[in-house]
Amino acid sequence: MTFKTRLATALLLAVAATAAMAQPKVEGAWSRPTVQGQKAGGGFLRIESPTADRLIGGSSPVAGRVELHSMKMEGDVMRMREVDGIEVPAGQAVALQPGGLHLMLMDLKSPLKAGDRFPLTLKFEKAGEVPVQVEVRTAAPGGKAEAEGHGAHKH
Ligand SMILES: [Cu+2]
Repeated sequence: MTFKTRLATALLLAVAATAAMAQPKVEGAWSRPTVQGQKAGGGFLRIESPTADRLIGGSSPVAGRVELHSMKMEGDVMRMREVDGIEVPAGQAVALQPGGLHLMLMDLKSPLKAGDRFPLTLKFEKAGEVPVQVEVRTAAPGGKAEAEGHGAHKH
């Protein structure tokens, strides 16, 4: 190995290490069970990234496509709207949860059953693709009943 290639390798490793450190952390991904014939389901999770990034999409083998949605009260009506990105500020957790920002799994290939797990790939503007496992459950993980035994903490 010449000095030049060694230097190039060292630089590549440094870049790779930086990229790995900037990887967003995704936790508590869950989705609600769906009934036969239901074509879409919400996906919820928590994202925290050491550097500012933007969630721009996702994909999953269980769905034809994955959309990003916002939810807002307009008068007395709760409306969902597709958004083209969700900002993830540096070091600040972003929660995708029922009633707010969420993922929408469209064209579900089969019903989601409680207890099932399925893979989902999130796509970030800077970090690229981040794979996560989604758990199908009737309530958010870390809910009250669950938190009691686990030394729950609030942010
Ligand atoms: Cu939605």
